[in-house]
Order: sequence, then C-alpha cells, then structure tokens
Amino acid sequence: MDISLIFPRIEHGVTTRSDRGSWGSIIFGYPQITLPHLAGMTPREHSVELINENYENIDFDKPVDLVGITSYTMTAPRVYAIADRFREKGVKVVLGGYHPSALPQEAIQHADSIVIGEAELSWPQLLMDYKKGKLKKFYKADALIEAEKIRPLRRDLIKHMPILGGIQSTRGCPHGCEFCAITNFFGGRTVRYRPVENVIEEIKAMPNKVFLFHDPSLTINPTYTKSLLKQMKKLHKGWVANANANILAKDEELLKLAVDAGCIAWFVGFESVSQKSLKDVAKNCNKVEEFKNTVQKVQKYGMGVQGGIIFGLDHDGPDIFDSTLQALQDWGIDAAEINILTPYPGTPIYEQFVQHDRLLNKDWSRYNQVDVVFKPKNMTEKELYEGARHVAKNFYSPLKLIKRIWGNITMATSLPSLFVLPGINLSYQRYYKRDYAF
Ligand code: B12
Repeated sequence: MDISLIFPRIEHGVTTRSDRGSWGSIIFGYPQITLPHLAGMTPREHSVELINENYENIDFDKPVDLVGITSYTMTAPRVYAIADRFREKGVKVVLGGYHPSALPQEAIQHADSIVIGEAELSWPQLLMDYKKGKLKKFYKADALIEAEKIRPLRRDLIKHMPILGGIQSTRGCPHGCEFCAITNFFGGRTVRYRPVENVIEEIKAMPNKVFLFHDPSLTINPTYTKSLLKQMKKLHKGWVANANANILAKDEELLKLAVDAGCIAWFVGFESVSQKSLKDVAKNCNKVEEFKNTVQKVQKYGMGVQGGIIFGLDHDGPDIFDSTLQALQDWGIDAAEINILTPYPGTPIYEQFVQHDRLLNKDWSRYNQVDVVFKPKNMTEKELYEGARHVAKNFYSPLKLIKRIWGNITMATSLPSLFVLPGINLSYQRYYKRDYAF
C-alpha cells in the first residue's frame, strides 16, 4: 500500500512556508521528526513518502492509498483543508498529533480516522484494519509504548535535510504546567526514558553535525541525563535542548558534562519574571530569584541560554513588559522567545477559559503565541498585544541584536556554537518583524 505522510505548512513562527528557499530555512529549518517516526513504525511491506509542505507542494493528483497528516492547533485549519481535498478524491485520511488528540470529535469531521495520543501501539493496528476494509473512526491505545521499544526514525526518507537534525530521548513531563499540552497528551506526569545506548546509536546514525533534542526537558532526571552526556562526549556533535531553570542553577556536574558533550545552548522556559504569575499557571518549579544565577552559571560553562517568556498570565498587569525587558537585560540572556499566552485545547488553561467564557474565538490559525485569543485579566487585549510587541521590538532592536550577536561570537567554544546562537537571534528578529509588523 502507498502511504503519504504530511507535515502542513507553518504560517507563524521562526521558520515558515514563506521562508522557503531562504538562508534561514536552509540553515535553521526545523528538523521534523514526527513523520520519520511514524514511518519508522510502519511495517516495511508498505511504501511511505514524507511530504513537508514547508519545502514542497502537495500533489493532490498523485495516486495514493492512505494519507496521514500531523496537526498542531495552529495548523489545524490547513490540515483540515488538505484532508478535505484528498477525501473528495476518495482517498482515506488519518489525522494525528496534539490537536486531533485534544479535539477528536472536531477532527473526525475531516478524516476517516483519528489517532489519539501516541501512535506506536495504534498505527500498526490501523494499517491492518485498513487492509481488511475495517477502518475505525478512533484509535487510542490502552497503554503507552515502553521506551525501549521506540523505534529509530526513518532518516532515509527525510528529503529536505536542513542542517539541524532532531532526536527524542525521553517522553512526558512531571511538572504539569497549566499552559502546556504535554501532560494530558501523555495521560499524566509519567516520564519514560529511552535506553542510553539506543539514543547514542541514533545520534551516531544522524548525518547532522548539529541537532535539537525534542524532549520536553533534558533535566527532568539528572542521573539519566548525565549517563547520556558521558556517552555523547565521544560523538563530537553540537546540540540544543530544553531544560528547567532550577536544575541548571544547581547542578554544576551536569553543566560540565553538557558542555563537554557538545551542548551549545539550553532553551529554558522562564515564562515570567513575576512569581505570582508563575503560580497562576502552576509552574511551581521556577523561582524568579534564581533566574539570573541560572543564566550566568550556564554562560560561565560556555553555553548559551535562550529564554522562553509568556505574557498574559492572570497576575500580569501593564507593568510586566518593562520589568521583563529590564530583567532580560540584567540577566544577560543570549536570546528570548516572546510569547503571548495561548490556551491550547487539551490544556488545563483551555478548560478554565472555556468554563469562564474567556476565549475570544476558536480560529485555530490564530492560536499561534503572537495573537491574543482570550480575555486577559489585568489588562486589555490591546495592551497585551502591544506590550508583547514592544518587548519583541526592543529586545530585537538592531543595536541590541548586534551587541548580543557579538557576545554570542566571543563566547563561542566550537564551530557550531559560532553560528547557532547568532542564527537563533537573527531568526527570531525576522520572525517578530514579520509577525508584529515592525
Ligand atoms: C521539539 C518541539 C518543537 C521544535 C520542533 C518542531 C517541529 N517542527 O517538529 C520547535 C522548537 C521548532 C517547536 C516549535 C513549535 N512548537 Co513545539 N514542540 C516540540 C516538542 C518538545 C516535541 C515534538 C516532537 O518532535 N515530538 C516527537 C514526535 C515523535 O512526537 P509527536 O510529534 O507528538 O508525534 C507522536 C504522536 O503525536 C502521534 N502523531 C503525531 N502526528 C501524527 C499524525 C498521524 C497521521 C498519526 C497516525 C500519528 C501522529 O504519533 C507520534 C508518535 O507517537 C513538543 C512537546 C512534546 N514533548 O511532544 C512541543 C509542541 C508539539 N510544540 C508546540 C507548539 C505550539 C509549537 C509551535 C507551534 C509554537 C509557536 N507558535 O511557535 C512551534 C511550531 C513551529 C514549527 N515550525 O514547527 C506544542 C503543540 C500544542 C498544540 N496543541 O499545538 C507542544 C505540544 C508544546 C507544548 N508545550 O504545548 N516545537
């Protein structure tokens, strides 16, 4: 059977469909591991093609038996349009990923089947049912796949190989932050760890010299991470991963092992400079008074810190924007992601906002961390939008950008680190200039 797996085009974000062919999409195009993972768990009797709409057009006329499409919330409208077109031609369509898993009854209006949650245990069953002509509407496995059984990606099928590669070593997160879609998606706070040797084999097999860890956080279990880092040292690759501030602030052994293993930078979800706002969304592991120490400790070991910030939490008033800018400056952070709170379906914050009638619309294309889609508590919608825009514009002003990039270059400890942090800064600037129109 011929299967096409599709990653739809991205309209907002650091690299989008409109960047196709640009230096940014070639050098910093995001590695996409969802579809190669699905291909990896597809029995070899089937022929699989991966289509990334950010790099190529979809050929709706090509004969194919089954189409599978992955969906974030932000991409759902495009996913539904693609699915409708294939179904008009009589092709069966399966949807999966975060958005269809959160809203399966909505997604099934555009598909023959929905895979809810992880696919490892249900996708092979779905393929067998398809062959028998007995496709079910919903597939949801009773259990999660054991981490040692997660199969490697089909890297041979990745056509548009950007410079960056991707890998996942753990699944799940114990923190349960209320804005985050991970906890419910994995049915709780359990974390699974792939055996270190399996991860090392996959990193070795990756042609890329620089890669991203697609783990929610690589600091959840420092003992596991340290054993992985010790093995990674000999691979001589550069990488970036998500991490929690509280662990980076304390664990110097981990920092030393990380830099020796090729770590270029950590993405840290600081989220807010207000402890009360952090409490609003149950990000209780974060302590604002530790943030400066976290950034400076990581930098002392020769790695960079890219910080994630969310505006629009319930304790955020109009003063949050300047206090955040001040703090980012004071910490000496290397790059920042400026987000407006987005209540993704499947998260506790979405449920609260539905219950209290705080959603402004359900135009999923606007659930993109740049538009305001809910009623903020302590400011107007316009104040929230303008405030976030002001921070993005100021933080990525030409003068500050040049100063930071100079800092990135002088701090670089390897060839990959010489271009990764400057690249992140330039990509964010381009993103915010486009999405906030400044
Ligand atoms: C790494 C990562 C990134 C990376 C790479 C993204 C990429 N292009 O792949 C970066 C940093 C670039 C990124 C960006 C964004 N991300 Co992100 N990201 C993640 C993270 C940490 C891992 C994703 C991953 O690769 N997982 C590994 C693969 C194998 O798992 P998977 O995709 O879930 O697929 C499994 C199942 O979902 C299912 N499945 C998925 N699709 C399909 C399709 C079919 C047909 C079937 C059968 C099954 C199936 O099968 C797979 C195997 O079990 C997740 C959180 C998490 N831990 O999952 C957030 C997450 C997916 N990201 C999220 C978001 C919102 C974004 C952004 C849209 C944010 C923004 N506005 O900028 C951007 C999108 C930009 C872009 N160009 O993609 C949200 C999605 C929530 C939602 N409802 O939409 C998540 C869940 C984070 C969160 N905390 O809530 N992200």
